[in-house]
Amino acid sequence: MKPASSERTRTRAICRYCAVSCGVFMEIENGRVVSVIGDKDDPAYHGFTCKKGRDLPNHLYHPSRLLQPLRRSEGGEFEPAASGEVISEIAERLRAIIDEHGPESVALYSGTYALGPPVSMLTDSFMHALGSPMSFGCGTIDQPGKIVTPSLHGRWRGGDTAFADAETWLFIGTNPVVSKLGGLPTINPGWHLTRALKRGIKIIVIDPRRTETARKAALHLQPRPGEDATILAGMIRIVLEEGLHDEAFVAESARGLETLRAHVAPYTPDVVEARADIPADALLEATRVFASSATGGANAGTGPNMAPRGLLTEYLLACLLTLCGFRPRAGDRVPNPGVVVPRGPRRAQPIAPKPAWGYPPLLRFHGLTNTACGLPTAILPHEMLKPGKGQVRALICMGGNPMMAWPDQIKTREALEGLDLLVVLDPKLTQTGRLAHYVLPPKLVPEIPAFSFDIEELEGMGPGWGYPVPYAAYRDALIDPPEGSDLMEDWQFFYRVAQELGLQLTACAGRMRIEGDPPMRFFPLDMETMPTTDELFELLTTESRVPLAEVRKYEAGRLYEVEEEVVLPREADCDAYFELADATMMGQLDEAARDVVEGDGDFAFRLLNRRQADTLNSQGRDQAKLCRERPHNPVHIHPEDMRALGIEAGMLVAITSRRATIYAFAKPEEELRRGVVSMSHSYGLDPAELGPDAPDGAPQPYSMGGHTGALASADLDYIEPFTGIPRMSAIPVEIAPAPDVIS
Ligand SMILES: Nc1nc2c(c(=O)[nH]1)N[C@H]1C(S)=C(S)[C@@H](COP(=O)(O)OP(=O)(O)OC[C@H]3O[C@@H](n4cnc5c(=O)[nH]c(N)nc54)[C@H](O)[C@@H]3O)O[C@H]1N2
Ligand SMILES: Nc1nc2c(c(=O)[nH]1)N[C@H]1C(S)=C(S)[C@@H](COP(=O)(O)OP(=O)(O)OC[C@H]3O[C@@H](n4cnc5c(=O)[nH]c(N)nc54)[C@H](O)[C@@H]3O)O[C@H]1N2
Ligand code: SF4
Ligand SMILES: [Mo]
Repeated sequence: MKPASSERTRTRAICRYCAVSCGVFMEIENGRVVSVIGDKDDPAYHGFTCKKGRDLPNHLYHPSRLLQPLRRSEGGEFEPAASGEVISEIAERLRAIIDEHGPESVALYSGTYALGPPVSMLTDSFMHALGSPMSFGCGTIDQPGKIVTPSLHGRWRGGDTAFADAETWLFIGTNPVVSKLGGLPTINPGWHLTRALKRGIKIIVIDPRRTETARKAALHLQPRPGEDATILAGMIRIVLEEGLHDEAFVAESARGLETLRAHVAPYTPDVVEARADIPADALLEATRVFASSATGGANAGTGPNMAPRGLLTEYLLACLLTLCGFRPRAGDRVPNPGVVVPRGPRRAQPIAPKPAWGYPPLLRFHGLTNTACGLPTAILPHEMLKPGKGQVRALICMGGNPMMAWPDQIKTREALEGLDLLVVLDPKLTQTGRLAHYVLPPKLVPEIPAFSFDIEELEGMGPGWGYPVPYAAYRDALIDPPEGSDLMEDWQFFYRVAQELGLQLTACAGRMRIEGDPPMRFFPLDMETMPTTDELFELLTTESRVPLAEVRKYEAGRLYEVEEEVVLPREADCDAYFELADATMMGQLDEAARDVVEGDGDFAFRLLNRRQADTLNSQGRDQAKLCRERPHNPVHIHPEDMRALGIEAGMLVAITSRRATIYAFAKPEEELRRGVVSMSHSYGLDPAELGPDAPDGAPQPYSMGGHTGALASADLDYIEPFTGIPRMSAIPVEIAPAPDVIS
């Protein structure tokens, strides 16, 4: 790193405020980042930045950023402590807990910031070395159906249809224009959408709200939420009845067609109309436009995944793509053969299904187990609260904020408060951190190197993920952490605690490999001398096409001339197939056919989740420029519903679910379906701040905006039988004016 200069210098850099990892310029003065600017010449991001990235200086130098670890004193107050001491104390307390209660009493929660390397290379090994299988992540409170589906249906070794090549695209309950996730390339989605629209792509959106993405669509269906599986079953029925499927492709690559046909039989257009409240004609038109296109793709997002039957929705969507033959074929170009992520050749053949759940450990609730998507995080508070063998007594929370992210905030708080040890790794003292025994703040990019490996690797997650071009970026640390700080990198916490406990760690390279890729590799670490971050990145890229040393030379992003690839033909001995009629899913289809539309009794409205452009989950609420609406998290309601309920714009309303009540200011939104309300998530105050005597479900002060997760409950509402995600969207609620609630 160059010595700090008082002159303002502009340098290429990578923004890691969120996982999109834009290639940007950073301006640095006196060793501090003073601005973040788009880099028009970046060949993947094309100058894109967002308000969050541009506000990076306020994140790095915010007065609330923690610059040294905190320890809870005996009196209950936080006191600053040296990192070395904190590491030793945590190791000692972990050892005592394990000695008394066994290793499975220690759990890990990997939040949003735990998903990328280098920390993700060590977390599994750390838990394994401790002997605990209790490793949870945010995937099971996000879109578990998406990750589990390839295990039930199989996946395509030829990759996904590229958005740039598609004639049509179906977005179900995802708004990638804002969330930058789902179908559209994550990398500057607006740029890709504009180009696709110019060449005439037909976008279909299924969302009860007219979203920013829906505004660009050729067709927009605004159904009753929670009925996506019904709609997809109806679409499949139409495809099969009208012979719109790709018969040759299905015959060669899939099995179970006739069984699927029988199980979707009840879902006639009229039944779908009655259930999902979309006109039968609109369903027919959308299905015909979609299925008669030559190439296409589809994505479901958090909306349906968090609503009831999210897994079935994802499964039926995968079946629809297979039926339409929307899978890259032999001879099709491979948009990105892999730059730093080693990839095997793409082939026009399926990878067979494998068990999706039933992996150890068996939890003590609902027969839930480990799954292709990990352990069900919504059940972790239950495992903390229930005494007896298997009770979780210690939690390491890495880069997440359970109090604002886990469903059922009341239960989450009770569970976290009851722990013998809660360690939180976070740059801020969050609502979760306030309940912790130790908080360890990390160094942040660009105080540490940034690398694009995880973005490229995420290609395996489905269409839109990964880089649509052979791009890679690496940038060294550009500045020192703030003077006088005592910070470490997140991964170093796991390394140093393991060192104290005498555990051997093994770095894992390639967590997202699929059959046909070079297999995952494991590298035992030297536990005497701590490796550098770059040494870990070297391990990650031992088999990459372009060596890390080459990528490092270019100081941020660049396209690489890797040999062009096309999808190879099916191997002669391939006997894998896509499964169109998984028995569990067919059982759920039959059950769903008997569902009745929920009555309009006590909980007449359905609460939908939505992302806000300027904040990222619970992050950014303390950054004044990002919280335009601050202090509110308004509840969007259709004006006709407001009139019927006697609610005026800006009036405070109470939103009550079976679990709790939150408050929000009403904001009229014509473009919502009637009978639904829509709010952003992870807002709100820690209920602990209401004081120790506040009863469960006591109203939250509205001044910080209500937290919709407080309304969810794995005990009182639907929970997906295998992934364990409870209802977190389409939550039944009552809406009532509450102008007299004072806060
Ligand atoms: N700016 C910003 N970007 C983000 C995030 C953020 O907080 N801020 N979060 C990131 C994260 S962690 C994730 S997982 C992604 C999520 O990305 P997305 O899944 O695209 O999330 P949303 O924008 O909330 O879009 C969900 C949509 O589902 C609709 N919906 C709700 N319930 C239903 C239903 O039952 N059926 C149907 N068909 N639709 C429904 C909602 O109206 C909403 O428009 O975004 C990521 N990107
Ligand atoms: N009601 C409701 N609940 C939801 C959702 C919803 O739509 N509605 N969405 C769900 C989804 S999709 C997700 S992914 C989860 C998110 O769940 P979480 O990941 O648990 O929640 P975040 O708010 O993203 O928390 C990220 C934390 O990481 C911290 N952080 C930032 N940078 C770093 C870093 O470099 N190192 C470390 N150690 N920490 C860092 C931030 O300060 C923040 O506290 O929430 C889920 N919960
Ligand atoms: S989308 Fe915004 S916050 Fe995320 S990396 Fe890009 S500029 Fe940074
Ligand atoms: Mo997420």
